[in-house]
Amino acid sequence: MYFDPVEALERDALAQLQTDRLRATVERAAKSPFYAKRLAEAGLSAASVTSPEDIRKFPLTGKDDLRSNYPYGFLTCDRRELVRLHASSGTTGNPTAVLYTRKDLEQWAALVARCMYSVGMRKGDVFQNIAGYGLFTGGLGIHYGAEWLGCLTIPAGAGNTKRQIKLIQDFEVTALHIIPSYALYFGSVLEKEGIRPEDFPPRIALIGAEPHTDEARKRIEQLLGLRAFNSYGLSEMNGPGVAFECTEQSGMHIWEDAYIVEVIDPVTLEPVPEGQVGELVLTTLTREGMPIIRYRTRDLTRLLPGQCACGRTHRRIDRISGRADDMLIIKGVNIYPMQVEQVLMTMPEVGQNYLIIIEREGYLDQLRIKVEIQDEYFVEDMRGLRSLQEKIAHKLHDEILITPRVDLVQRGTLPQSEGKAKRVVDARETN
Ligand code: ADP
Ligand code: K
Repeated sequence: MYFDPVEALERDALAQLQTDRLRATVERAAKSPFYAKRLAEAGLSAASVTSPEDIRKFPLTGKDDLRSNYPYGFLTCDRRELVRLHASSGTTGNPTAVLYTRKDLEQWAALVARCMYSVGMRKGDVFQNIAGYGLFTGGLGIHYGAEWLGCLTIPAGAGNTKRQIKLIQDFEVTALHIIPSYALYFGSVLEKEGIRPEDFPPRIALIGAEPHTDEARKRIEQLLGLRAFNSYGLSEMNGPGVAFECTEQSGMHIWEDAYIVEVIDPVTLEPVPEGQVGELVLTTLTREGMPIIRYRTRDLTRLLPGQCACGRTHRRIDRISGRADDMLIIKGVNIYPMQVEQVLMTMPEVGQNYLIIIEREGYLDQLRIKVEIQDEYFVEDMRGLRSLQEKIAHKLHDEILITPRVDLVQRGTLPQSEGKAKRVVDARETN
């Protein structure tokens, strides 16, 4: 039923496992220059841990801590034990580098394989990894998970959609990993090439690495003729494989034998009640080279109450609604890019890409949304276009409470990224 029996471990036994592993993690972390100091200052040691809840005694770790202790400040072992480095895609300041020992890589591959198994992938599946290789963990991280499971694994990388389609058809690929924004674009290429979803071989797509709505997921499922499963992870916690949807598609199981999960109020730093949205905070439980205690992910989500019908006992988080730093404040109203996507992706007239632009007009910030329109709606009828524009602006207003300017553009004209999509452009500086 499960890839690893630990997935259905009873909660009591899971708590005991977490306690033991947290103790070992604290002991191990104390060997790194950063935590040696941190833990000593706070008067904390492995002995401070008697239950998983004791995690709250520990100080939080932020991205800035990783940056200012770059490159080796979190390392707990001799450098010669390291076999891999990844880095987050962050574009400002020092990147955050993550270092792995051989054992770290094995545990990570097993976690990713577990996720794949939970969505129905098996040995014998042919798997194409349509994600950038290199420092991004979605390349090698996913790759070794699929090999661990026993799949024929094609390291296709990102881009060159036509070649991707040829590989998929020639090798009868059954499962894919693809970033959601690229999957939407991929769907529009299939349409253009006249390949019907039911003739497109894959039956499973793993989609993640960036925020996306359930509406976008449904579109991807229709365009590609498969089931798409949400995949969550971040390089600081290995990469992909932290939390994953199972075949129930109702929230992502977060692997509690490998991570302690908390959701906190980003302002008071106190835990929020179950079911309430807050910032996800994670602690590694099995990492050797570079354990991290109470990492502030900046990602917003909530713990879902209740049990999953699949029988796994590990708790579920809701899809990530955005990053704390993603929030836009326009005319005093808080707006998340995913609210815009949610509206656009339910409209049949809207194509597979959009762009949010913040502009300054006088002293006021304005929102402009560029929307790609499906070919059949892109007609030379001014009145028709005008009324579509108004319809979109009106629907967006219902969701975000302000009326944005809406530009309709022809499909394929907005910038298409092969990696994580850039959904928001701040044009205030350049005006
Ligand atoms: P960077 O922080 O530079 O993007 P990573 O490649 O480590 O570096 O990306 C991790 C981040 O990607 C997460 O913190 C989260 O914001 C986002 N992310 C990853 N998976 C998902 C997902 N399934 N849904 C929403 N966001 C995701
Ligand atoms: K298909």
